[in-house]
Amino acid sequence: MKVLIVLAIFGCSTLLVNADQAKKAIVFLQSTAGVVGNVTLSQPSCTEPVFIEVSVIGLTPGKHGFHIHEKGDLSDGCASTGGHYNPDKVSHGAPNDQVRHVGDLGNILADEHGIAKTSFSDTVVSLYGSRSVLGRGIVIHAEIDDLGKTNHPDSLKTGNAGGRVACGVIGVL
Ligand SMILES: [Cu+2]
Ligand SMILES: [Zn+2]
Repeated sequence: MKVLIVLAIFGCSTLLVNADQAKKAIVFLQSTAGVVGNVTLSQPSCTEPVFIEVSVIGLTPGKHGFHIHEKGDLSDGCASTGGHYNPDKVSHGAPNDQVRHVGDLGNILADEHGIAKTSFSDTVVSLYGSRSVLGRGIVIHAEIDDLGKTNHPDSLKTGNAGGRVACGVIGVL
């Protein structure tokens, strides 16, 4: 219900957008840590979930925090993408939590060869309206995102996911 209200307020209306026009985006990842890959986002209309596909190689095996950050600014590498995209100014959380940053997409899992290939849907991230993530950044972290569930002082801010090993800008496809 909360999501529906938010969508109504922030522009998911046939008065404001063409609900039949699917939007697609691509992220070409850049890295100084040998990570190579891309992420695509697609959303058939503003009332439907966004579908996210991740294809990455060169990671260390295990889970890596995976977020949409506020800025699509790579002028200082991944460091200049700002914090997690968080227009509601709430605490960090898991993708399925009621309270989470819009950008909180949890973790991606790299296999023993450092390959992460996955896809999932998200109902909070949108490619439409004033809360669109188009032009913002995607960041893959060195460590696991604790999803706001530990006692670490950064848990409810960043998930304590460590350094930034790859990033890119969410561009119109
Ligand atoms: Cu992040
Ligand atoms: Zn977050």
